[in-house]
Amino acid sequence: MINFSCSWIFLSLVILFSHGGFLKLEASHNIYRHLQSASESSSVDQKQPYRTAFHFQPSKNWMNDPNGPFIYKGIYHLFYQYNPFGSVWGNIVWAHSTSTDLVNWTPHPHAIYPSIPSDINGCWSGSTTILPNGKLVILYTGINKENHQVQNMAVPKNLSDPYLLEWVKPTYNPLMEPTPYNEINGSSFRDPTTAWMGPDGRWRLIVGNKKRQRGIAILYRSKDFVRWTKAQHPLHSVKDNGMWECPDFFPVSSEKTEIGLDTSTIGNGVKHVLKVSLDNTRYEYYTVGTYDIKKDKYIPDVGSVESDFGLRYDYGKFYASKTFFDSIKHRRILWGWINESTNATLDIAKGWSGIQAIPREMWLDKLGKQLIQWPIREIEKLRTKQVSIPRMDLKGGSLVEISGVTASQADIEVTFELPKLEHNNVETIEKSLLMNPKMVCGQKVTSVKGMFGPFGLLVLASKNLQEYTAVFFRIFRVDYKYVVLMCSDQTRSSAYLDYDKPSYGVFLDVDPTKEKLSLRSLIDRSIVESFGGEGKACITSRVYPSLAIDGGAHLYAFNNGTQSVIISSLTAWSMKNAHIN
Ligand code: DQQ
Repeated sequence: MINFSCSWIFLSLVILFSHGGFLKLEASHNIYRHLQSASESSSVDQKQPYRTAFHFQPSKNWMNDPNGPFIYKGIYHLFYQYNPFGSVWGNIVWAHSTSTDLVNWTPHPHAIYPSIPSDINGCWSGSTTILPNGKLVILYTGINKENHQVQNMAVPKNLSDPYLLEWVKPTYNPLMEPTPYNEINGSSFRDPTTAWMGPDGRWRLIVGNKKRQRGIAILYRSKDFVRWTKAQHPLHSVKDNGMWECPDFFPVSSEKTEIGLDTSTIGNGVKHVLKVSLDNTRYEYYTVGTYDIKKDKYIPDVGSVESDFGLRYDYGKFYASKTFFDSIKHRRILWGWINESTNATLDIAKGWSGIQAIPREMWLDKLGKQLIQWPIREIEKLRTKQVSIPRMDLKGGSLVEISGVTASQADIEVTFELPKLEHNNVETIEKSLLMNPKMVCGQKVTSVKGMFGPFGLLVLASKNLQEYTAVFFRIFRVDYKYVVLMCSDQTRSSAYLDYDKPSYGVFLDVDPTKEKLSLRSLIDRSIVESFGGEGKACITSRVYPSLAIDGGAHLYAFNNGTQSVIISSLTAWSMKNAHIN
């Protein structure tokens, strides 16, 4: 294992000159067969600069999708796709950790691992359902002897153990499988959702699928949770989406904000959300709509964009996400996987790969058109050492260091006010570009001067700005309307390492003539997770600074526009380490 504190140059050379041993892209993950069981590290130095301090990760090896989260007897459970033998994808089991606060985590033995003919080649993603009698059921995708995807069940061996350490697989597995009669393709049939119960007392769930390039949510129904029948029609499908991985379908309240609903809730004052993860692009999108229980179909609201040009939970690195209902705190919580941006060579060198985003509470916005997300409140208990700066004018071209906090591990909340916008002091933008914010952020990176903007934060920045990740706003005028672009620009995030360094972006649904612009960023050594417009849009960046690590990291507020903006409030906190596995 590499000693990270003194091997930057070596590591950069490894990255630059290797091709990562990449073989081919199969289904949804890069497959490096020769490395799947050969790259296990004996142990990983937990002080490596890219290990996170408060984002969930196992102590070593590969992790991908969050699986089957739930709360039981006051304990939060998180399972995740894990390779016990290496830092690339393969040998997949369900690893298991628990927590009482969603912040500090204890690892447990693997909960589900290949052991029966219907999962002998892998235990892939799935979900948990809590039945009305308090019993729990996990449904997951098994890869069977023929390498087909089938749906299996696992149940706790001992319900009086709050940690639910042992899971057993009933003999009647698999519950759902491709047959010559149901026309399901055995290589595109995976990731069952949490089940919900309809007014007729029957359970329902969906499984991700595709037929040619149509993304499909296959609907199954059951009276007893054991015998499942495929419905004649899917819950929903969209042409040209490709494979729908990790679908999620759940109700949200259209009457009360900031609360979550149990997955079986239907009726007045309830809308539904369907999220899918697109295997073709590795982005997710969601729509808000109506669940027509009579027809057993989901109908997205008029105007919904059903592709990854539509609404996303996150406009950066975030995939295979899953929500669950926290019945104690009456909230819906979202987990999502943050993949690495490097190739497998660095993953093997550092001995691990994959992080989970900070769990987020989510609810429907007051106008009912999109979701709002906010980091779980519990994360705030890691806040320590606080600095605030008084209201100030941030003149065009200025850079203000926020010192006094640990810039490599911090939580920052900042609010900007704009003076009166005039037609001639705001940059214009072509209407057609509103569909492609990532492209606009890629063209107008931090160093490209504008009028109102770019202004925001430079995080994980080195002292002389050879390295930084910039999270900022930029105001444009489209005809007679003003729009706000939010970018997370990682093009300068590392001076020495070469990896995928896009500038991510989204147009924020705020009116800059009426509302202040708020930004919150959680910085955790190699992760920058940002929430714009009080949670209307999120962007997660995965970065690998070479200089801006530990004490070499700095934090700045900046304005690279010609016009002044006002910082009406800015508070930053150092973040303590959580206890993670
Ligand atoms: N990852 C799992 C699949 C899922 C994919 C395999 C999404 O079940 O479709 O590890 O990342």
